[in-house]
Amino acid sequence: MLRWLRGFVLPTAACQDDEDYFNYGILFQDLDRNGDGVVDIIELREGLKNWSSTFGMHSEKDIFKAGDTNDDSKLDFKEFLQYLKDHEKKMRLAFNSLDKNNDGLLVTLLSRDLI
Ligand SMILES: [Ca+2]
Ligand SMILES: [Ca+2]
Repeated sequence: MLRWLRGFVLPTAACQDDEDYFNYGILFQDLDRNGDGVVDIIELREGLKNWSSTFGMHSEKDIFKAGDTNDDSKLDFKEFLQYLKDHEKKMRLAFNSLDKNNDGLLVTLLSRDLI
């Protein structure tokens, strides 16, 4: 559970695309519980229990409606990435509100919540 938390670092303003991509990859892998390379609505609903703040409290249906551009009821990584890019500003705000000490890490806060 804490594996991806440790790796989840808030991208900085001057950030490198590679790092963003890496972090989104970690998030996607966490959502994709059965590892089939796509996130279905059940996995997304489960994931949102952990990530609802990150996604700005959007419901899984809203995210699917916005993110599932080819309407196959699955989010592949490309669609997921596009959704995150489109909502990046809002997500950064969510991160910032979670990241109380502004060190760019959510680990401390999330770890505390999990204990
Ligand atoms: Ca899956
Ligand atoms: Ca799709």
